[in-house]
Amino acid sequence: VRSHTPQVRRLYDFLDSGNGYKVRLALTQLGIPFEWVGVDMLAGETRRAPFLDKNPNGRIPLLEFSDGRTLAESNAILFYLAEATRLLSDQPFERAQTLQWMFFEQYSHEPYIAVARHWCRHPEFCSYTPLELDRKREGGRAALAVMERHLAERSFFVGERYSIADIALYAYTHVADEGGIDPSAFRAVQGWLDRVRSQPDHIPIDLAAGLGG
Ligand SMILES: N[C@@H](CCC(=O)N[C@@H](CS)C(=O)NCC(=O)O)C(=O)O
Repeated sequence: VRSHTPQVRRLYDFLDSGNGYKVRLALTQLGIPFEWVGVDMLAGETRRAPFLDKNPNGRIPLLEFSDGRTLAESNAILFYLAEATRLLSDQPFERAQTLQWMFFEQYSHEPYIAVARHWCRHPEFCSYTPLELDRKREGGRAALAVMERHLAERSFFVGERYSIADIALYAYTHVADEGGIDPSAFRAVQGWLDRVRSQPDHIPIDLAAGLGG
C-alpha cells in the first residue's frame, strides 16, 4: 500500500546506460507503466534541443510525469519511486543508510566502474590514456572491496532486505567486467549479485522489448 502513486509518463533513457537501467528496473519491479524513449547519447542527442530543454544537464535518465514535471539523477528518481514501497525502509536511520550507499555509488563507484566500461565499449567516442584507464580500474576495485567487506556478513545493503540501495549498486557492478574489472575475487559481492538477480520481476540491462509492459 503506498501513500503516493507517481503518475509516470515517459522515461528518457539509453539502453547501454546503467543509470537508466536502475530506473527501468525499479519501474518494472514496482509495476509502474511507462513509455520508454531512447535518446542516442552517442549521436549527441543528450546535448541538443529538444532534450536539453528537458534536462539542462544533458544527461539521461530523465523521468517525465503526467503533469509535465521532470526528475533527473537516477538515484533521486529511485528514491522518489520507492517512497512508501517495499523498496525503501520507512525507518529514518535505514533511509539515511540507503542514501549513504547511493551517494557512495555516485562518488566512489560509478565514476570508476561505469566510466571504465564506457571507455572500453565505445573507444571511438572517448580519449583516455592507458594510465587513466588503469586508475579507473583501480578505483573500481577499491569500491568493490568496500562492498565486499559490507556484504561479508549481510544479504543486502540495508536492513537485510532488497532495496533501491541494491538496485543502485547492482546496475554497474554486474557489468564491471565489461570495463576490464574482474569481480570474481569478490565472493560476497558475487553471492549478492545472484540474490539481486533472483528478485521477482528482475529484468536484464539490455532488455529492448517489452519495456513499460
Ligand atoms: N548522476 C547522473 C549521471 C547520468 C549520466 O552520466 N548519464 C549519462 C549516461 S550513463 C549520459 O546521459 N551521458 C550523455 C552525455 O553526457 O551527453 C545519474 O545518476 O543519473
